Amino acid sequence: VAHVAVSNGGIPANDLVLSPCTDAGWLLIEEGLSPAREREIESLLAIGNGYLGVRTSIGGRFSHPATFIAGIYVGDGDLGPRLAVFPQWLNVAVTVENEELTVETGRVLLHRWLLDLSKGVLWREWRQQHPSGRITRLTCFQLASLADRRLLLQSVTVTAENYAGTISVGMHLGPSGTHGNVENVEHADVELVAAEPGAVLLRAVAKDVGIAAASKMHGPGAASWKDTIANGEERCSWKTALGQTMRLDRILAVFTSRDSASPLTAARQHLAAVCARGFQAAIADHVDAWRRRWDSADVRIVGDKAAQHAMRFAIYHLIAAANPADECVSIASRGLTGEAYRGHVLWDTEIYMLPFYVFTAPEAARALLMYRCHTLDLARRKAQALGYQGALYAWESADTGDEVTPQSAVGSDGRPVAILTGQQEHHISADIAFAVWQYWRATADNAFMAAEGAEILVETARFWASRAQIGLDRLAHVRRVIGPDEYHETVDDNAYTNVMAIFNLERAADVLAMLERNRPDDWQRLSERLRIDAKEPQAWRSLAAKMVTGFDRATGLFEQFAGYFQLEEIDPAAARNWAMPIDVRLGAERVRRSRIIKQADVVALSALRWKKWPVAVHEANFRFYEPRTAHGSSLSPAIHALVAARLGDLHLAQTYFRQAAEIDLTNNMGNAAAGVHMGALGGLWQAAVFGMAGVQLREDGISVDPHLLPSWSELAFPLQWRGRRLRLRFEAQPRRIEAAVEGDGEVTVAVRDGPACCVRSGQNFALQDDGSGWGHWEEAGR
Ligand code: IFM
Repeated sequence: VAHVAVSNGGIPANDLVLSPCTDAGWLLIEEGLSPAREREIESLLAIGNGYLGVRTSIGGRFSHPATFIAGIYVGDGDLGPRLAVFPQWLNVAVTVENEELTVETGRVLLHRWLLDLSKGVLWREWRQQHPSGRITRLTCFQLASLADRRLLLQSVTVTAENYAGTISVGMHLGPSGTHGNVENVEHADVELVAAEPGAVLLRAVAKDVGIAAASKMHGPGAASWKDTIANGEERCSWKTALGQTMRLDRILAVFTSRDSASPLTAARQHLAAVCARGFQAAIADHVDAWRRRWDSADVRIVGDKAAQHAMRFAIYHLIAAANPADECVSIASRGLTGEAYRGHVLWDTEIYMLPFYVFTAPEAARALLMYRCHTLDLARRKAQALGYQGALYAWESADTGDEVTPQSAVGSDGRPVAILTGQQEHHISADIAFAVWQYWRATADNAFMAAEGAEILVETARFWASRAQIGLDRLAHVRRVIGPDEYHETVDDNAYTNVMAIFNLERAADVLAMLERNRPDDWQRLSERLRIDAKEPQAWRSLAAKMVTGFDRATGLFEQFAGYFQLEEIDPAAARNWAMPIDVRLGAERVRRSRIIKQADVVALSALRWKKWPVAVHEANFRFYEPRTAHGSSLSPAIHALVAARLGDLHLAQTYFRQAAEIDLTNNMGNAAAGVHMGALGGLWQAAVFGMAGVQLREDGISVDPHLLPSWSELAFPLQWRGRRLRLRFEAQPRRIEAAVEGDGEVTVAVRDGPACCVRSGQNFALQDDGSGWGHWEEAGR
């Protein structure tokens, strides 16, 4: 993977409890300055904790720094709301003998960004030679605390390498001044509250949400210090001796009116409490939170450094994007790392990201599903507005759950193009139902299922019941939709949509039967509240049985939608190896009339419903659709890697895994500047766990079917299953599987074409293939 150097850059040890990891596999390093890549680097190196997300920057002409708070949006025009940009705080302004230190003045002797994925800390090392010959070294870091999500910590260490003189460091918070080329767009709504001695306080408003921040800079109490606070800037100046090093630390607390009735008071009090405990303690808590989170999530890949690094990069951003404590927000398609899709939430969350949380942090998965529960009323309203019953979730949603997909965009020829996804991409309702079911099966969170989960399943099933129409052929059709392949709009009977709708209808009926049997009180409550007619579940089942899927028994193929097979066959090679998206190169109309598809559609069904059909069906569809797929969406390559691995096509699995891995790391789609692709990162995790390890849920545990990529000698990861933690390890040569369980209870681990094993807490079992097939599970040492 590009841009990865192999050392930690020699950042000097200091008296902090913090230093960057020394293992290159845990670092993302950006050497030197690359103005053309500045925005992309800001996305890749973003730090976050699910409450706050920060794109940091050197503040050059091309930079686009921003701090976002989950769930805080502004603006409502034609394009819908967008994530609000928090007032500036990142700028560290250094002057030496009254001359500003910038990369543009003098000579940059060294510049290095270093993101420590293991600790969620971004380091910057910078040596600048001033035209006067003075050399100053800066070592800075910043983090968004994972232990205390309202905290941002920043530290700057300044060394006067070859001179003595006056150095001054300022840290800014507030409306005035710009950072990079971005005027904070919410300046009008930002107010600097009279800074009280020793702290800067700020208040801002985004729509109807109040935001407050309190900041304090600390440093060693040398006599030569002078503190001033003006215009939201805390500034310290001191006389430095030759070679002397000084460190300044800053603590910033952020609250909103969603967290507290008086966010300013809360921020000020929180700041005081954290200051009293100390900067070091805040860092130690953060580092420990990351250590614990990695312990529950790390995927170890031995033999392929690039794959290992990409996987850690993916997991890093997934951890940084979620906040299990907030059930009123979800994760946008670029998380809190950029402004693509204006920070809107799409199906990327439930289908591509959620599995990672289900199996590594179920509480985060639950919080994400609760967002869909809290926005259910808006989904009901959308269904109603379109003349349907039940709940149709917004294709793009933000703070309220309202449909916020823009109605049009500017096309590549400068003319407006209608965006129909908000009106027609309905599979999202079934995707959310699918996610509810998957979460419940993996966690056995019956309380959630009995209340929120069942309500989502019922209301989405009701939507399909009113959405499908019985045709003259007496079959149920879902007409005028867009499936995952967005190159083909207003199509009938998209296979993905209809098969997912069948799943939705059947599981809604199942959950009601289950509740009636096992939790009659909950069933009664739900039935009354949702006025469930006794005949509804049976009606859903018979509708599901009548639903057209486009499946042809003779060929084993699903027709992606009615009429797809009649479309023009364009040489599939035209779909590949072009920097320009195929719909731009050939024109949207031409692509619409062709069999070229944007992204995994039927192939996504294979990934999600693997056990539903024989492997031969998956094989036939993959061989048909894969060559016709242009991968015009970042979501596509990882799902292809997953399915190719399950089919044992390791060559294609490797190709797609790499393509998915490089979406952000080499910016192979050219749009990483607007944020990392969270769905693709979640997809990468799924490719390894569900594809290469072949993990699937069973009633009593999990099954595996390992297909390690040729370069991988070992793959290992933890998984949570119904309150137990399972640790799995796969070796390639000889084929070997190890399974250990922590926590209460047991987990059955079954192997395709091999025996199953019930692993109890504290046990570690191994199974080996001696060349003639899997042998027997045996207890192994730990
Ligand atoms: O949700 C996706 C969609 O499937 C394809 N275009 C990009 C969206 C956001 O990632």
